[in-house]
Amino acid sequence: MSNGSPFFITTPIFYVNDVPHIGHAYTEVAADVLARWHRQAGDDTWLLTGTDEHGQKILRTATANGVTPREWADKLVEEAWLPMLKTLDIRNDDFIRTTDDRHGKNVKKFLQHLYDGGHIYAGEFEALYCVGCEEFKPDSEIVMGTGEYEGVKVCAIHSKPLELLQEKNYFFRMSDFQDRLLALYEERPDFIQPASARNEVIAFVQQGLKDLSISRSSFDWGITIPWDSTHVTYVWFDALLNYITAVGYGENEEEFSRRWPARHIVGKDILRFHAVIWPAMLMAAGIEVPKSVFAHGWLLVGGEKMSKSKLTGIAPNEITDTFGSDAFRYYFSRAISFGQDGSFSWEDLNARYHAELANGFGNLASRVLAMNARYYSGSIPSPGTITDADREIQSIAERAAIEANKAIEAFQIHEALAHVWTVVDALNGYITDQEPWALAKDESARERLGTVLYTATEGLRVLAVLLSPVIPRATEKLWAALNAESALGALVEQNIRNAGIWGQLPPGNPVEALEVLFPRVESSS
Ligand code: ME8
Repeated sequence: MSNGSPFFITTPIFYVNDVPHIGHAYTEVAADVLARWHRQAGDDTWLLTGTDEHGQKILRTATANGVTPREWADKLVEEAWLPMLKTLDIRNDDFIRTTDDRHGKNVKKFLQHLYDGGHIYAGEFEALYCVGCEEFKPDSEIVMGTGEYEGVKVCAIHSKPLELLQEKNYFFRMSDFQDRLLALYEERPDFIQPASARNEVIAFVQQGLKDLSISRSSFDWGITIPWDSTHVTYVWFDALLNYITAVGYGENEEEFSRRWPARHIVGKDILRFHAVIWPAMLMAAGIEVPKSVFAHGWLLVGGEKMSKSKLTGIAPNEITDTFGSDAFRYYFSRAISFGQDGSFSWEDLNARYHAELANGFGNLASRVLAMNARYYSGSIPSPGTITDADREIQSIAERAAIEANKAIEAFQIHEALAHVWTVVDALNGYITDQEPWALAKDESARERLGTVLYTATEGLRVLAVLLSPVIPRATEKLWAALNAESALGALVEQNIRNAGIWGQLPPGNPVEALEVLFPRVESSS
């Protein structure tokens, strides 16, 4: 559809050992908001997500459940991971599974290419492995256990004992790329965002890079190493390649050059894989490195990183069943500075839902449309003479659209919403000040009433467009009530970068009453 500039955005591919929680949903929503915005700006957008299905963690879970890993993965994808995308209204363009044929065969091509280029060698190895992380742990992430694991070396993230592995492995000569990686971070300061994440990675690489073990021979749930069928590919090496196998690497050159390189959105827990190992792999293969890697923070529940293994996991539908998917999308986009950790609490969600969505935005939209119905028989009046107060609304809307777009381009989703909300607040203040209900009682103020209602209704048009990437359901309802489609086209076709250009809704356009967009939620406590 689009011939705008390419915008290929990815989420991590998630492990299917368990069902999703709101941490996974958070990443999906952030990537989807960014993708929807860029799509609506006419950029050649592609949102990729998917599942990571190989490795010991999934093998063990499947075995414990008495099924094959493939059966387990199929079940979890169908019953949990795809439904999560639906629950959250994620408009992904593709969903890759690492068990897909398109992935496996091109992972082998990539490996063979590196092997032929002398980047891989066989060696002996002995190190401590965390199955939770699917990683040989560096000393800095090994701690002594407490409680039931007293005296045992455990993973600093999972607090579970590490396993000593002694195997013949194939190694990727990652240490060869240390200088090129440091030069990359230096030359492209935006390659890793935010700045705190960049600094952490630079410090890590400056300490010196070791070669990376990229195969395992003690189990067979993985992609076979093409030159040695007794080994399977290390699950992270396999998983990272999804970002290129999904867009045609190895088989569709045209698609690949159209999409690649990507912007990766990841949680900070997996930053190093994306900002160190992944670009080194690509450099070795002679492929362009990603455009950027953005590491967002953790959702904390009760001060701890939310996770299923620590039993703090909350399922996305626990929130959407009560508040709806728009509220989920809005809350996590607005309440957490993208790139920082953020605490989730039901109280905060409930408070923002009522103050911002129900009262701030929903109520504004319903009131303005009701006044069009009451005072102008459901057709938008023509504006008359424009005063400073009206001009102020126009300029706030114009500025909000420009600033929100800038914020989105810098991955600052929360700031974009704060800019959009200046329009919500300004319109609420405007209506209080202008008192259209009082103007309606005075026949001589008829022209002024028309100007006020036109201004407020056109303000809703701006809001519908700017908010559609975040709250697609509510804004579609608003668009329908504004009858804007017949005059301006479908909501998702509105160029979001032009949203602030004033005066797009034609006077005389029929409008309808609007159902309550965000009904009050009775607190159960
Ligand atoms: O790491 N807060 O998969 P995974 C915020 N398969 N985000 C969270 C979170 C929290 N408390 N918990 C999880 C893997 N996430 C690999 C990725 S990519 C080539 C392979 C999100 O299922 C966040 O995006 O453990 C984090 O990076 C990801 O889930 C980890 O998902």
